[in-house]
Formats: sequence, structure tokens, C-alpha cells
Amino acid sequence: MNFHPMAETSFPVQQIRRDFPILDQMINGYPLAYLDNAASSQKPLAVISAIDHCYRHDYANVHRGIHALSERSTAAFEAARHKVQTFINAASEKEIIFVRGTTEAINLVAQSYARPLLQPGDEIIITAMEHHSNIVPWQLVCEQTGAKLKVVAINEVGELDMEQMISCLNDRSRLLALTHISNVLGTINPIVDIITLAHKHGIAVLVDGAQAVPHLTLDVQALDCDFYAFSGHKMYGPSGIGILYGKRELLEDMPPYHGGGQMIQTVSFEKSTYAELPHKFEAGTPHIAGAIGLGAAIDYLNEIGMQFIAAHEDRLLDYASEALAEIKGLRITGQAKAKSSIVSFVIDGIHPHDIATVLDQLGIAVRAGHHCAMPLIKYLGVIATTRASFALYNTTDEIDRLVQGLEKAKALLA
Ligand code: C6P
Repeated sequence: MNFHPMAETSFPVQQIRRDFPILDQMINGYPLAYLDNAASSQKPLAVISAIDHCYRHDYANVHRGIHALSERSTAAFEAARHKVQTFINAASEKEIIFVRGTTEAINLVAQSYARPLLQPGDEIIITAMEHHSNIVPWQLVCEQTGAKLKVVAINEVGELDMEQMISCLNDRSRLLALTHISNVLGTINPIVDIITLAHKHGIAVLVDGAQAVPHLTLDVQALDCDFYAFSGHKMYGPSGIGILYGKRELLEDMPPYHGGGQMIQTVSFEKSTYAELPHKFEAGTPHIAGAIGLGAAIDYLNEIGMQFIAAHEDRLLDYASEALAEIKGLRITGQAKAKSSIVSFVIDGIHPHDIATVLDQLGIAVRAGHHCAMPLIKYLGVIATTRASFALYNTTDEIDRLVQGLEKAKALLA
């Protein structure tokens, strides 16, 4: 946790809250406390206005029309790609592929990178803390090729077992796919060390950045990851748009994932040739307004400064971890040293769904269940957890209300 001493006093959280109109409402007679940001975050006016502006003034299909609106839409769409490139410090815009989200990005790599490479007996390595989106695409490609999936364990606090990671890497390993931040435990994995290690063995690394991109300053060149996947909707942008970053030399060698319009150079009934990067991987009409909205979200985050956002969220995590630890019978699942602003927990004798229902009655939105990480939940030896996840607009007052809500749930249900 990198507590930033300036952030406590100077982070303008009340001003930021006014940028998010949805927060200003009552739920079941209480002011909304939205603590379900790991599932999806809310949208600032800057994003809503950019989408509104696109549809009111500039909307047309991109890369196709020779008319003013199509040119404007294309310019805005490609400007968004440039914003993403700068935001994650990719070397080229050609390395930024617009996809529907993290899930599609991982499936693309599984089918276009891994599938042609894999031979029976080859190995794909993942970890015990992966989201289904970073498990099932690999299971599918293993079924298709005869490759095997290996899973690196975690320890009791929710950190990767690095010794096991090291012993997993061998000359049959073809790809390591792991999450940057766990959506259940909040663990921030030491991906720089892991990528260095994998590269020593000549193994490519895909990082699932769905939970990391809203919280951390990202530099894909410094990380040296081969692929990095993330979703717009968790970083204050729209849903239905996301990014696959890939190193250019890898993407150049990969076959297209989907076939259709936009991804071709020439088409005949005998044979088609494919467009240059990034369009080779962008078949069909894309989510134009979504990409533009994502660009606006990036502008918004840059204006505030990712380092200040991270410091604010770290402070909320510290505050919540301390306050929740005071509740008798509550156990936090995930106590890694390096943690992001996600707190999952169980309370003796109360089902997580019932906790979430009581909290909803008090206007507090959290997620309860398996969080699309069923193997991890099983590994933790619980049936489900309740999860509170904090974003740049959350406050310590909201955490106080969460704690009061949990005491009420205990009084009603335990
Ligand atoms: N996790 C959660 O409540 P999509 O749905 O493609 O935008 O993101 C999938 C995904 C992949 N990896 C991680 C680490 C994630 O957290 C998610 C989405 C949400 O935890 C919705 S299930």
C-alpha cells in the first residue's frame, strides 16, 4: 500500500463526486454508496458528454465513408486509440486493438496466438486466482490442441507461490497468463519479476489487467509484457469496449481472429488478404461511441492523475481493512502485502448473499457470490464472499456506513 501523504487532505473527492451524476440518488431511502467498482465503475459527465456529442454531431461508420461525418467519426475513433497508446505507454498505435473487453482480448490471444503454436503435451500456465475469463479460453484451446493447463498455487494470505511458479516453467511451457490484480483477493501480483522470469525461459506472458488499469499507472514497455488485456467499463468508460495490447512483432505473425469487413486488404472467392495492424483484428463495425467514450475516460483520469487516484484508493483500503477487522466474526479473504482497493470477506454464520441484501436495503451496493472465480472460491474453502471495492469517488463516510450495515446484518441474521 503506497500511502500518499498529500492525498488525505488534498484529494478533491467531493468535487469528483459531482462529476458522477448517478451517485447523487437515494436507494431504499438512503444515499447511494456504490462499493461495487470491481464489477463496473460509474461514468463521469466527461464520458457521458463525449458519447452524447458523438451521437448528436459526429456519428457515422468509421474508415468507410468519404463524407464529413465519417471523417469526423474516424478521426475521433483513431484519436481514442492514440489516447490508449499514450495511457499505457505502448510503442505504437498498431499495438492497440479495440475489442469488446478483457474477455474478448484473452480469447483472441488464445485462438490467434496460442492455438497455432500449441502441440499435444505443451503447457499453458495460469494461477489459482484467475477470473473465469482467464481460465476458460485456455481450457478451450487445450481441448483443441492437446495442450495442458498448469495452475500455480497461492498461499494463505492470497499471494502467488513463487517457488511453484518457478518450478512450473519448463521447456513445454508456451504461455503464462495471469492477472495483474485479483478481483477477489485484491492481491497485486509482482508481474515485473514474473515476466522477467518467464522471458528467461522464452515464455510469452499475457497479463489480465481488468482490475489494474483503473488503479495503477501502466507502462507496458517497462513491464515488457507480451499481451495486456483490459476493459473500458472498469475504468470509468463504457461497457462493450476494451483493449488488447500486444507486442507488434507477435501481432504481425498472428492470424486474424474474426473474419469480415474492415480486417481485409483484398477479398476474392479464392483467397483474401488481410489489413495491416491494428485493423487485421478489428472485423466488422466497431463500438465507435464506446471507443470515443473510453478516450474521454482516459482524459478524465489523466486530468486527476493516476498517482493521486491510487493514493486515495490506498487510503480507503487501509481505512476499510482496519474498520472491518474490528467486526467480530468477520474474516477478510486476501491479506497480501501488496493489495489494491478490493476487500472480500465472510462473516461467521451469514450467507454472503444475505449480507449484500441487507446492505442494499441501506443503499449500499456490494457484490456477493463467486465473483466469476469459482476455482479460487473453492480454494479459499468458502461458498462465496461479500466484496466491497473502492473507486476514486468513494469516501471514508461510505466505509463507515458499510461497517454499520454489517453490524446490522449481524444483528438481524447471525
Ligand atoms: N470482473 C467482477 O465483478 P469483462 O467482463 O470482459 O469486462 O472482464 C472480465 C474480467 C477479467 N479479469 C478480471 C480480473 C476481472 O475482474 C474481470 C471482470 C468483474 O469481478 C465482473 S465478473
